[in-house]
Parts: sequence; structure tokens; C-alpha cells
Amino acid sequence: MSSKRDRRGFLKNGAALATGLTVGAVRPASAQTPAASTPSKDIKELIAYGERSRFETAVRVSVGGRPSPDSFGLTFHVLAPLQDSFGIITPSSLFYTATHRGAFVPDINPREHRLMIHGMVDRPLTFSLDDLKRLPYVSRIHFVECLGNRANANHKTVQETHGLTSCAEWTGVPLSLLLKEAGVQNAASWIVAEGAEEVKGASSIPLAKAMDDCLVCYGQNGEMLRPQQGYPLRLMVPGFEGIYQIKYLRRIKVVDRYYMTYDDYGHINPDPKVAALTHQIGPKSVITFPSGGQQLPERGFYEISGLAWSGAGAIRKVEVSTDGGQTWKDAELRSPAYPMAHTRFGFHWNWDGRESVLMSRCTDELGTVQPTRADVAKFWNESPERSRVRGADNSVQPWKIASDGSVRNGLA
Ligand SMILES: Nc1nc2c(c(=O)[nH]1)N[C@H]1C(S)=C(S)[C@@H](COP(=O)(O)O)O[C@H]1N2
Ligand SMILES: [Mo]
Repeated sequence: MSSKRDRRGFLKNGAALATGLTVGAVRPASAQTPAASTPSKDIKELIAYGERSRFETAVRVSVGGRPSPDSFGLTFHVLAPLQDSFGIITPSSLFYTATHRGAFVPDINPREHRLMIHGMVDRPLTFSLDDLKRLPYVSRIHFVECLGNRANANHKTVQETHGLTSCAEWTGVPLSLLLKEAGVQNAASWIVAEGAEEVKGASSIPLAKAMDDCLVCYGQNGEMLRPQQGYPLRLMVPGFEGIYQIKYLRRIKVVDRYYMTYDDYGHINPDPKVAALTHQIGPKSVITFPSGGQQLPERGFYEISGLAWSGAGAIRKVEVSTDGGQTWKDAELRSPAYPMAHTRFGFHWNWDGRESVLMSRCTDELGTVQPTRADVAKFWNESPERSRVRGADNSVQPWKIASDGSVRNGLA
């Protein structure tokens, strides 16, 4: 209903849009024309494996500006440039990366890599990559998000507030198929998945989830996984917090209780109320344009654009507020809404040149609505100023548009 109204408004305000376009068109073309192109790679290399235009500048940055790799060659969490994103797929080159305690990104020879499934199974199994690739596989679009993806008042850009999430098409073998091959024993109730690095990434995952929709992946966006994403094998645990998506996967042990691994310590809490807030992500959304650090050149028409996702399933609805949460209108979904995947939304907006606060909030297929910071404070019975977000932070992100068109973090 509201989208129909918006569309009529869009047409009625066509003049404003046309004016905007005219302004762009009369800017001297010469100022924007690059000199003769000099690709940074040899043409043979470019033909073999492509590269983006040298005029494109979106890059990942590390959390808190910490150099990554540092002078010891250690790598740390790096953030995806969501402000420059379109659609729902994060290019593999820009996918956020989380690396535990600065461990090296392992340089694994796929011919030597093995996955072992053992523990409470009738037939312990070992797979090479070639073994796995002979099995039936599926491709699914899912997001990954780190528990560390939490906004605070010091963050300037959406890359800093929300850049620890990305979304890709993952290809791999359903874990349930491998577990059925191995023959899970009746008393089993959990699995422990382990990575191959020196500092092992290992997470405990409920068997019910393992049998439901987890994938043992080797493909990402139509090619082999990138080393930073777990080459040559990673576990995809759709909708669960990032730490469960074990990279460099080499071992799955079937067990009969929850194991407090190095990773799980501090992530799963014995208090079920807190634990419920950590396993599964969202629902969560954020406006990527306009967002912190960007500049609106003039009043007039803009298409507000953003991403919404939920660990509980597909996104059903996204609403946008342009008045700091006093009124909300339905946004339009601009991509398919896949379960546990980023979903793109758009919203027509005519900026009148006055100070405005933009927000988005989403509802997932279970009907759960993304909370505001005030909602979170109320839940914990705290004053909004003193409340801190526990578990995953899926609270609403405000962006403040100043009358000069500059955009700032509304939490500041
Ligand atoms: N083996 C291994 N798996 C791992 C990690 C790791 O350091 N080692 N980091 C985890 C964390 S904390 C997150 S948030 C996700 C990040 O996945 P990405 O680097 O592909 O974005 O991987 C998880 N899996
Ligand atoms: Mo993480």
C-alpha cells in the first residue's frame, strides 16, 4: 500500500529527479575522463584472471585501524566496505575476514587436506577434497556475521559499524549426508568442528542443526573458497554467529554433550537467556546509502538503500524512518529474500534539506522485529544511556543527515 503511494510520489516528483540528472550531465566531461588506461596487471594475467577497473577504490579495512597483516605477518579482523555494496553478494575480494588471535592464514595444499568424521559414529570416515567433490552438492546464498559486529558512537562509517558481515553463494555437500554415511549413534547430541590452523578454531554445534542445513563447503561465489574464507574447506552453519562457520575444516567429532572449546568459551553462556542471544543472528538491517561519512550534494531525490538479514530465516519486511523513528514506512525488497541471507531493500526519498535521522528496521519470517537501542535497554531494564548490548548487537542504526548534507553516525 505504502509502496504504491511512494511510486506515485516518485512519478509526481519526476521533475526533481530529472533536474538531478541534468546537473550531473552538464558537469564538464573532460574532468571525469581518465587518461589512457594502464592496467596494473600484465594483459596475459588479466585475460587469465580478471581484475576490477583501476578507478574502483572500495577496500577492506581492519578493525580499529590495526595494521593487518602486522609486522609479524599476523592478520586480524577486517571489515567489508558495505557503503560501496550493491545487491546481496559480497565479492570474494571484499568479504570480511575474522582470524582468531592473529593466527596466520594457513596455506593449505588441497591435495594433502583431509576431513575426518569420527566420535560417536558407526563408521569413522576420512575424505579428501576429490572424495567430497564426487558427492552431490548444493549452492546456497547465506550471510556470515561476527559477534564482534557491534556499532558504537565512535564508529564513523557503516564499514565500521556493520562491516563484519558479508554474504556469498556457498557450494558444498550437506553435512547431513556425510553424517548419515558415517552413521550417527543414538546417544549423540552435539558435534565439535575443528579447523586446521595452529591456534585451532573449534566450535560446538547442536546435532539437530548439523543434520538440518549445514554445508561442508569448498565453493564461494562460483570458484574455490578464498584462503581467508577457509580454503579449501569450511563449515557453513546458516544463520548462526560467525564463529561456528569453521574455516580450514579438518575434523568433525560427534559427541554426546556440549564441549567448552577455546572458541565456545565466552560465546555460549550457561544462562539460556544470554545463550539464545548468541547462537542465532538478527533480525538485523542497516542503511548503506546514505551512511556515515557520505555527503549528499543537494536536496532532492535519493534512493535509500540497505541490507537486512536474519539468522532465523528469510526477511519478510523492511521499514524505513526518515524522522528518527517517529514514523515508519515499508521499504521495497530489491532482491530475492533468501533464508539466512542478506536482502537488499530500497526506499524513495525526497530530501527537503532539513536535518533528518534515517533508520531501518526489519521483520523476519518468524515475525521477529529488529529492536531499537531503546528496546534493548528496556528488555534489560536499563536506562538507554547506560545500557550495553549483550550477545549479538542487532539494534537499529541511525544515520544523521545535517542540513549541509553530511551524514554522521546517529549514535554519536
Ligand atoms: N578455523 C577457523 N575458523 C574460523 C575462524 C578462525 O579464526 N579459524 N574465525 C571464526 C570467526 S570468529 C568468524 S566471525 C568467521 C568469519 O568468517 P570469514 O573470515 O570468512 O568472514 O569465521 C569463523 N571460523
Ligand atoms: Mo567472529
